[in-house]
Amino acid sequence: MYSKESRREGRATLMFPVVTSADCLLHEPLGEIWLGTNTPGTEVAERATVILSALEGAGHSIVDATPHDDAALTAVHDPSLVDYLRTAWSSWDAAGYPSRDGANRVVPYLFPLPGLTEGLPVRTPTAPHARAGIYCYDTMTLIGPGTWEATRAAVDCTLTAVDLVSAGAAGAYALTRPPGHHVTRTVFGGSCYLNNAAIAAQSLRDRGAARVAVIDIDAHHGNGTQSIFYSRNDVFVTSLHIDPAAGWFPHHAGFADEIGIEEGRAATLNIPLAEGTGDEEWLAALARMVETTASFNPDAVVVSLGVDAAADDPESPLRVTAAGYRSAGALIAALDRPIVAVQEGGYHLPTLGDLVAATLGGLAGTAG
Ligand code: SP5
Ligand code: ZN
Repeated sequence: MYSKESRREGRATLMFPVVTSADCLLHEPLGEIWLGTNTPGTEVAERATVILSALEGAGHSIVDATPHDDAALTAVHDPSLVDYLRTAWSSWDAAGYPSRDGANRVVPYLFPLPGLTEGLPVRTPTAPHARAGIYCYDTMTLIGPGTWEATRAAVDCTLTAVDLVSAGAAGAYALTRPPGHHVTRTVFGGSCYLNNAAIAAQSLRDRGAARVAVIDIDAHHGNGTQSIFYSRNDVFVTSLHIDPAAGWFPHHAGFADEIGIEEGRAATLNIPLAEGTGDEEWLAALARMVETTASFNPDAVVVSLGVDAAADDPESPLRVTAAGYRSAGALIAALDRPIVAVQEGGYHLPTLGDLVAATLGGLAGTAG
């Protein structure tokens, strides 16, 4: 499974296979509630379409996701989060919010923060509209009729990529949509519903990798992935991202002093970056992350591959170029470990496909 020879040969001769599912297009959030107003969201189905067409054009082989059961979901997520997501739309629809109130997406309105419920017994609210705030921590991550199907399909893409790597591929890429790295064990948000990267890391562990590293290059801190593994020393989590202290999502996490707790102490590494950071500093930060990852000596690497740090991206003020992404891929490839890459953010439709293709080209050590 982890033979060096097969990895080298694979990397020299093959591009990463791309695992997709048409069901990933079924999630249509329609918008985000931002500052109390309904705005057009940027996490749209066309993202997956443009990425796929760029990767087909670059000559990647395209593999259909195969179904996997729920065990891998509940290995990192609370079963009640999974149950909620599976039934949220049907309960909302059955309660009449779309037909009676014109509320065509599930939106939370009441958040039972610790200060509200402290000391009280835990109850499940009777009203479906009061349930959403238990599981969703923001107003931007809406649920519609195809959200669960797409979310579940993204997990199948992820686990199929893990299958390929476990069978000896040097690397595989899962075209996951919706993305996942903002989801903790119990709550979701940030345009994410289930944490594909965490599911991949845990699945690699369960298939025999003693140590797994997650390298998160999305423009935003991977707070969900960090949180899931924060007290563990078998999964190293490292992220470079726009500094939350500069006013950016996820605001509450991603600071440099977050290094893990208990057994997981020193198994988390965050590098927050200033607005306007470009290739040189971004790659220097990534080189530091890769160096620390190497000293962790992982048996496999998961890449949270967001390309929203690109200069043109509407969701972050970082200024990374396609050449920067290619170099990032090459830096990570130099670890010479099996790689499962999952798609996270990246929202500038005209350049999105090329940015992902460049990163995968770097990861596979090819020109593509
Ligand atoms: C996976 C990922 O990249 N999630 C990033 C979510 C960050 N969203 C923060 C949104 C802040 C508001 N953006 C302006 C919305 C106007 N429609
Ligand atoms: Zn992002």
